[in-house]
Amino acid sequence: MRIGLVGKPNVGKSTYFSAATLAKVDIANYPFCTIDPNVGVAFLSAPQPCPCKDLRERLEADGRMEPVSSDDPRQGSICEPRTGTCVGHVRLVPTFLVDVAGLVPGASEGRGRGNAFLSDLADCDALIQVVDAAGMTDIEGNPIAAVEDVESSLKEETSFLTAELDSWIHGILDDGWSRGSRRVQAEGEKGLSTFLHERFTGLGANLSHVLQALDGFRTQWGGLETPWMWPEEKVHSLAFHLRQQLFPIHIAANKADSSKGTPWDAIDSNGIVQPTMADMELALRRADSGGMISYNPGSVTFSITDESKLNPAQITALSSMKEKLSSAGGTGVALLLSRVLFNALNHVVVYPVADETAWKDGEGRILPDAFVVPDGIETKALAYKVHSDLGDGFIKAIDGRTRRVVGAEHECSDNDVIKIHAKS
Ligand SMILES: Nc1nc2c(ncn2[C@@H]2O[C@H](COP(=O)(O)OP(=O)(O)O)[C@@H](O)[C@H]2O)c(=O)[nH]1
Ligand SMILES: [Mg+2]
Repeated sequence: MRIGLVGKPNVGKSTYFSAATLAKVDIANYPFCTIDPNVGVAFLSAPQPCPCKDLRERLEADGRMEPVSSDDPRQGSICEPRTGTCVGHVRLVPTFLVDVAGLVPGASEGRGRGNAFLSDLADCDALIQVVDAAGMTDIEGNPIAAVEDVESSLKEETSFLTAELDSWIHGILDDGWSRGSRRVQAEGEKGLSTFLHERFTGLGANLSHVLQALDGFRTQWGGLETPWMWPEEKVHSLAFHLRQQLFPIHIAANKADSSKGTPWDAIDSNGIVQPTMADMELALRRADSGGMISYNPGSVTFSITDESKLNPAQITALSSMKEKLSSAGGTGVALLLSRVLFNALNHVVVYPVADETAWKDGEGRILPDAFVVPDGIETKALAYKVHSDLGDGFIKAIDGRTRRVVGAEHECSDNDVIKIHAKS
């Protein structure tokens, strides 16, 4: 999964990116960490406790394992993650994050990085638009004073990104419109959905996106007949409905620490709106990496490791941060990414194993892999994600919890442990 951060300059995209991708040294061993300077890996807590919790309970009940000791640095976790980590059965799983700079008005007409910017967005599975909720300046850089002004400036900022995307999609539609119209003449409505599906697969469209966009469009305009006669505004409206399906935009209302009131409540978005404090998250993760504090991303508090090693200024700064953090209920940085990945994109975590009883891989590692996959993915599709040989040779799968044999079309759900049998 790939989540893109977009927004106008100075809203805090790079700070958000650095904060979210700054992992403790011992979990930064991700193989694709350095593909591109603006692409990084964020580790997020799986929604449910790692299955190593159930495994430990089973082993303890069988008398094959001692209860967890109070000084266990892993707080009971017994899995051996190949990437990420697991402490206290909180399993961290990777997702890609991209800092997409270059949003300027007129991108769809080629201004700034133009279509290069837009195709960067097309590579993402979801977009987070970072906006400046403190609203120090408006879109032209003029200072803003009143909350209402911040509200209207935030509305302008978010509607301006969606307008760029709509125009871009409209342009793509225009390009093939006569061909699309001919298909409708020949094949009726089905011709239109097939045409749109083909036209937008490059932007990640599937048939269900297209059908839902057409549903929304139909409610507004009635039938889909005679597209060759449609006025520009009707084609533009189709672009709007397609964009809503292809690019739901989630909002990080950043700099919430210095905002007056909650101006983000006024934002009209088809995605999640979450207040965030990116620079606090970055400061906390750095202080944690440096051993000054102990902080888990997403947490509403942290503890100071050794107060005697800090000077009075540091102690004051930390206690003021602590107050802001707890009254805001966390910085929102990791929370928003989790909400996007697990709620909006509807993904779950599934654990493939080679041994359905011991929950180990072929080399004896306990629950080494945690796959982030769409909820309800079929076992055979999961097999392909693990390895193409496993998919090609798929015979059957075994649910590691019930030990029942399941077929290729069995739908996996969150926290499943699955053994796949394949011809070798
Ligand atoms: N008060 C406050 N400032 C922030 C926050 N996040 C970022 N900033 C500041 O905003 C400025 C611009 O941040 P940057 O990440 O470079 O923005 P970008 O241009 O969107 O990448 C920097 O001075 C950051 O320290 C935040 O949550 N609160
Ligand atoms: Mg930047």
